[in-house]
Amino acid sequence: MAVLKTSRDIGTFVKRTVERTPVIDIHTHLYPASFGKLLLWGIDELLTYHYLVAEVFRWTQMDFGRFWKMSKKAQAELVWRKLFLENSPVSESCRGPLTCLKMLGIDVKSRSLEKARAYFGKQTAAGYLDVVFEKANVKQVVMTNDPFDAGERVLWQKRVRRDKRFAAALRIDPILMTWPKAAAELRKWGYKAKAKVDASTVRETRRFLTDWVERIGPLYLAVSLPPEFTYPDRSTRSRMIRDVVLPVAHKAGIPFAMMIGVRKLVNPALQLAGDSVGAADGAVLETLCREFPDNRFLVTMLSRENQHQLCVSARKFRNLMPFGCWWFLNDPSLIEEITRMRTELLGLSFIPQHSDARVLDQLMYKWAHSRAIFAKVLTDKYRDLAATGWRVDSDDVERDVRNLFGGNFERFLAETPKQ
Ligand code: RAT
Ligand code: ZN
Repeated sequence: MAVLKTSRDIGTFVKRTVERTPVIDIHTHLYPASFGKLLLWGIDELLTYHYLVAEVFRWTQMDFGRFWKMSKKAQAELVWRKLFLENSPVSESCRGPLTCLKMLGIDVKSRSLEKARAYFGKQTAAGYLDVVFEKANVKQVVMTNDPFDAGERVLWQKRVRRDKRFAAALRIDPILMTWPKAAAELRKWGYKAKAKVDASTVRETRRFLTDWVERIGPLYLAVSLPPEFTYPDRSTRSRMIRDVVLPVAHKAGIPFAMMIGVRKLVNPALQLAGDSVGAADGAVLETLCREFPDNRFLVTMLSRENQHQLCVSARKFRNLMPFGCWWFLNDPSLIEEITRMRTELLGLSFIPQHSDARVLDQLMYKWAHSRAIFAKVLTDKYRDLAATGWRVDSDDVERDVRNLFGGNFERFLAETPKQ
């Protein structure tokens, strides 16, 4: 242990610790290599990430339908030309692939897409996965596992072997977002669920979720919800949360993760890139935390307006864990603002970030960019402490960063009551 005496010592040590501490990424859309096509990686996937697709249409009048008919390679070339060659790639989504290339040792000075493609042409999924985990300094990622996705269902049913670095999360959007349709699916799979929810439908839907919990061993149940989300009301969603989701989560001893604030498909022509944001009623979380003290809630909210209230609610309810700077908030200025706010209101008792990576390579840039901001914010906080005369020890800094980068998540999981 060393005492960090000067402001400079603090800056250097915090930066080094933040860079060296491995992280658990609690929400991604990544899969192990054994999941085959579901694992996306490489420069063409990076360039056609939906965050970039949304941006390319700012610079082209191309018909949306024509874009979607193009090959992935051609789409990537259009993105490269419009967003990287004809304009400077300063947006966070554009900066990302450049950071990835730099971390892989690929020189971007030539601005040649072919050079980058040549590097990826030589990799295998399994080998490249190790490279990315090492460079991103990520020790574990949590997947998004959707039993309603036909491609994924078969893999779980075939019991495909899973790389230990990939933990499961059971995603249940159709049950809470599009019920009568989900009920029809459940019936197809042998669960007697009716469009109109009654006691036997509750039982059968619990059975469905419990079967999947047993099959995949998720760390939590998860859903993404619109800004209008409210609880309680007379909707099927409220009934399902109260009678199915929370009891199943409690029985399994796992949290329920809610990602709130998405306005789906405001521009359907953009497909996956067509979702937007809206401020939600944050008070709903306090109702849920109070009425279900035996459940634990991992929560991220999409609108900037909701961030302060979320911190205040977490001060009131220890069964509420704020996490991540999600999607449109995963930008340096907003990460900094949100992380400062969380630190000031919650100390170090939150989960500062998740990557939401859909393409393996993104682990590198998303964590590198966020780490740089966390180092800055934490350095300021420790310097403020030192200014009071408090002794800032290197061991304390290491402990704190370990908590932020995984310890808080593991503790929250471990403390979730099991019925
Ligand atoms: O950030 C994203 O990529 C979004 O499209 C969504 O995946 C969102 O994160 C979600 O999990 O629903
Ligand atoms: Zn996501």
